[in-house]
Amino acid sequence: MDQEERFYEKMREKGVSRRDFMRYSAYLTAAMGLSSSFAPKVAEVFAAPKQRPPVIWLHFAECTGCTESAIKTSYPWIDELIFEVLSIEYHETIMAAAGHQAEKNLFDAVEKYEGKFICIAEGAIAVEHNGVYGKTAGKTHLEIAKSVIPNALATICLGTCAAYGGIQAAKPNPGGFKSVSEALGIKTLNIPGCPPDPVNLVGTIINYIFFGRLPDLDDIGRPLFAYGETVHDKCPRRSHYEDGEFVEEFGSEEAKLGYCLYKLGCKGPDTYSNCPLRGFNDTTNWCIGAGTPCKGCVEPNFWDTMTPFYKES
Ligand code: FSX
Ligand code: SF4
Repeated sequence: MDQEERFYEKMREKGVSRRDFMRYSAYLTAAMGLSSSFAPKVAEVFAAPKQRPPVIWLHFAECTGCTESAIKTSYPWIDELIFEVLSIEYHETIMAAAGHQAEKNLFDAVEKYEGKFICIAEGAIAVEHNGVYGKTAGKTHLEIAKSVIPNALATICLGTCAAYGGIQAAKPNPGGFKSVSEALGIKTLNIPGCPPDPVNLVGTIINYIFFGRLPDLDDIGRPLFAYGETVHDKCPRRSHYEDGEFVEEFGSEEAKLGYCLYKLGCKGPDTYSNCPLRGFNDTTNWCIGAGTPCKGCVEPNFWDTMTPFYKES
């Protein structure tokens, strides 16, 4: 049995048919802004990867919701993503090693893959008082970040905390928490969201494996394929009335009912994200679908600038 057949056999064991998997690949292809003719090739990246980029996955100050969100990606199951597509060399939440062994694994991996690994970072970094407000294994996050990240080929910030500081950096921010980019003075690729949609991480990684480069970014480091349009642009609740007549913009039942959440403080018009296209938890639902206004969690400083969340805009 070749590599591809083995992959599909494993997927079958998990109850995922080849057709289901192709459907997911087609979705991912569309989410990445590629024509549907690329879908079989995108599927091949999972089924028969030609290279497995080494990844070092760091956690700073955060709630771990970003990893929680990432491991809820069911197509492909995260173990497929981890073991078939990436070579995860270090990840504190899911690795078996602990204590000194874990620390050794981290620094061995940095040395072995110097200049070749992708660093995925979650959480903000405290810089006030030499970073004492955020520590792992007796080292400040600032020290860990400085010793790991400059050796990476590229750094992907997963979640708004790593990308822009998030809740840790909200006023008055006594710990001096900053984004990874600000704390180290480097450029990062940012996949914000509190938590982010895992499909945007998968799409970014597939883009890298597929084209050998990271996707095009907006001016605050976000992949344009995922963060190029506002939530409002594609919202199914979008509708308006003109001269007393209902004007249907997207044709959904919700829109027909006119249940736009703008007057409840929805920040969809100011928030750049593809949330309406797929939702979370494999299309189960998303904030606006569940009736809560968008609170702009992919935007820098949203805790300070988008609150109070439930006030009319
Ligand atoms: Fe922040 Fe992520 Fe929100 Fe939580 O790692 S973006 S608090 S979902 O966990 O960093
Ligand atoms: Fe726009 Fe929010 Fe209304 Fe949707 S619910 S149409 S995003 S204001």
